[in-house]
Amino acid sequence: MSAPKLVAIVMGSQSDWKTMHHAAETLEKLGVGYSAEIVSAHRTPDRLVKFAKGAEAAGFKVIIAGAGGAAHLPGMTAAMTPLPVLGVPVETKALSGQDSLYSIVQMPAGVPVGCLAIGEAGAINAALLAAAILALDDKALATRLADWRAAQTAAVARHPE
Ligand code: RP5
Repeated sequence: MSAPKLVAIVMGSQSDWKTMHHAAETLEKLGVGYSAEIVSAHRTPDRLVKFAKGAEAAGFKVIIAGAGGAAHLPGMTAAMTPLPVLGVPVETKALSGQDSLYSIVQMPAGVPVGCLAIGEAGAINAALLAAAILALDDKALATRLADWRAAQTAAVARHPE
């Protein structure tokens, strides 16, 4: 039986997948079910509204939203769902993702988005944070997450080669 899809990964474009697949792979390693979908705030606004308004009823518990440039996807999603939204600024060519970061992090008070780092690190950490949120109510996942962290610690060499 496959794990229930508790995390929705959405991204503004196919081009974001090379960053956002790191979130998906991290969730897979932790045994967390997810769905991945392209939802553009600008090119598919109706799809965005349908997704964000229906996310809770669809059974998702956490949303990871990645976007680059004028990265409105995480904020607009957060405006239309009570679920926690974790935003990943995608590193684009024009401004190295700084525009994405500022777009996502600078939300007005009242509509929070948890903003992660630019690029791959942000995508991985969004998945880890989503897992940590889910682990509050899931002891088996909490154990898998603790094991993951212990393995990471064990993999750090004491001396450089
Ligand atoms: C944003 O514009 C997307 O999230 C993507 O990061 C960026 C560029 O999109 P493409 O032109 O590559 O489709 O909406």
